[in-house]
Amino acid sequence: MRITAARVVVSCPGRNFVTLKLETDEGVHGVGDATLNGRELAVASYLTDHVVPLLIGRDAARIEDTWQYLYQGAYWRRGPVTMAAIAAVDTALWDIKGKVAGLPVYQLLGGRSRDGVTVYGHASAETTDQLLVDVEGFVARGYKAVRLQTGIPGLAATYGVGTPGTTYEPAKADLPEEAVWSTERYLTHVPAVFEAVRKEFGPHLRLLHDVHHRLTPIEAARLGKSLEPYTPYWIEDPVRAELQAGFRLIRQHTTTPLAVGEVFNSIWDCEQLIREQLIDFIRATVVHAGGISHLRRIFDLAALYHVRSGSHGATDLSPVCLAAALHLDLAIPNFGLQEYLPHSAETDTVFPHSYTFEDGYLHPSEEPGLGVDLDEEAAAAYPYRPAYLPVNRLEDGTMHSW
Ligand code: CS2
Ligand code: MG
Repeated sequence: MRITAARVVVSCPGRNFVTLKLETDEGVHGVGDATLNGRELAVASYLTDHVVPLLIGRDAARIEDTWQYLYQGAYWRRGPVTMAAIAAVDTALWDIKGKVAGLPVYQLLGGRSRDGVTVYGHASAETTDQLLVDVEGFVARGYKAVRLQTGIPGLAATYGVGTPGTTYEPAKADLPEEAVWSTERYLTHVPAVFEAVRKEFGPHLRLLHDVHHRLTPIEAARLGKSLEPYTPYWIEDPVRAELQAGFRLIRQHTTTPLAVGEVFNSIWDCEQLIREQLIDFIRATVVHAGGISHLRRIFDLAALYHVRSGSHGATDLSPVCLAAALHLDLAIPNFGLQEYLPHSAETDTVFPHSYTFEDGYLHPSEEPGLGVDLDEEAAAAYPYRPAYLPVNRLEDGTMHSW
């Protein structure tokens, strides 16, 4: 079976998505997500200008060989743009293989290891009182795990705090918005938020928190220690992870579990973190970590070192990525938790899908392949719009992570 056509579709049904569609001479097609939030057109060009010409005429059954061809053959390895492009091809080829076999992709990955994929949602609000109301809503919908983010008293806006009842979307303006950050105010506030939520909802609800890379290792150690009485399921991205050895310091001070990896794009970004058991959850996901094939490799390494998966699942990961992640989540032995933020109605129209949410679990469909598609006609009604993630400055004006 040969690849006969490859199209890159950039659309903005509420937010931007880049999708690759591969067609074959046997009439079977596959889709892959290639969205890189705020840098979408770089991946679209990488695919259209440099990858599509290599795909035409290739055997669609050779997933691993195509992955190696694109990874090794480019000479310039890794990086978010390259790995998102490779991920899109890989995902589309798995979709095709499933359709040809007449099986959902999770069956090709070894079959199910669990009944459903446990997900967490984002509870967020400006104040702790409003947050309690939002958490209550998640509990009522059956969620077993909830991420807690609130505004910080004294700061005008905080990254990652969504508005309850709306679709989560941090990338907004034509130019990046700027916010002000204070580590001192933050470290004082977060333990009080956790205390309030634990008091209200008891010991069994899994509580998570995203630090968005804003602390130094010793500050992160203090945060982890101060949250221990409220037993968080994890704190995420406590520090920037370019320096993997930095996590040793956090580990020496706290038993609060650590989750990292939404910005990682290859196994080499987390190899030391995993091998030295410096983290508990690896948050890499399909689109940003080289597709189903490479993410499986990362999860298999993690399984050897007691590290579980916790894949990123914000709204900038399209329904194609989410569907692919669910097949992997269902199959691997060391699944931990999957992030899930429902997409907007427009996004759902452009990407018809058959995964379902019930009582805190997501279920990939039993349809052959990934069970998700791209409606090209619907996508054409939503042209690309520039959007950027915001930036952060300290109170004295210094640039700071997110
Ligand atoms: C976040 C995301 O979901 C998360 O954990 O960190 O909001 C992330 O910032 C965006 O997906 C960036 O594109
Ligand atoms: Mg995050």
